[in-house]
Amino acid sequence: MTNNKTFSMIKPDGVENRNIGAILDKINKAGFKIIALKLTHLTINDAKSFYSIHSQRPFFNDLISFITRGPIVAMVLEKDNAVDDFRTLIGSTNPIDAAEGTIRKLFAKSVGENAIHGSDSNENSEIECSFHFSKREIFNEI
Ligand code: ABT
Ligand code: MG
Repeated sequence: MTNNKTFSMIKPDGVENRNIGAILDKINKAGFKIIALKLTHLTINDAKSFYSIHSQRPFFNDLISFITRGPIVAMVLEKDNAVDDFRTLIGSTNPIDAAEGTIRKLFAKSVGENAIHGSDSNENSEIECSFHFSKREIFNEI
């Protein structure tokens, strides 16, 4: 399994607040190459499957409503050590705890609406990239 790719999405709050451009700028300037990109949306079933690990948590219904309420920007990013370096760039899940200069510190309002997603392992990165993109949509995959 390679460790040079990660999946990210700008969540509905990031799109609604017109932060797509500013967030992509941070990602590029941090050394990530965007090798796939599209505006799309999650259906309720997509969201339940994406966040199935949280299905028994009290915040699950709010999470599904939030993530499906508007478009997202899905992307595949390339860089050495992509998963870990991207999690560092986006900051802690709760923006209150996120380090200065991180994307969540700059653009997220709350733990429930935190602007951006980054894969948490190489295994999940592969699952999430192939869920959103065909091989021909990812630069140099075919
Ligand atoms: P994701 O990138 O969305 O997966 O966030 P992250 O990996 O940083 O954090 P996890 B634990 O995976 O959170 C998933 C979504 O659930 C929301 N959440 C999480 C809450 O609303 N309340 C909580 O107490 C916790 C732990 C945050 C994440 N989604 N959003 N937006
Ligand atoms: Mg997560």
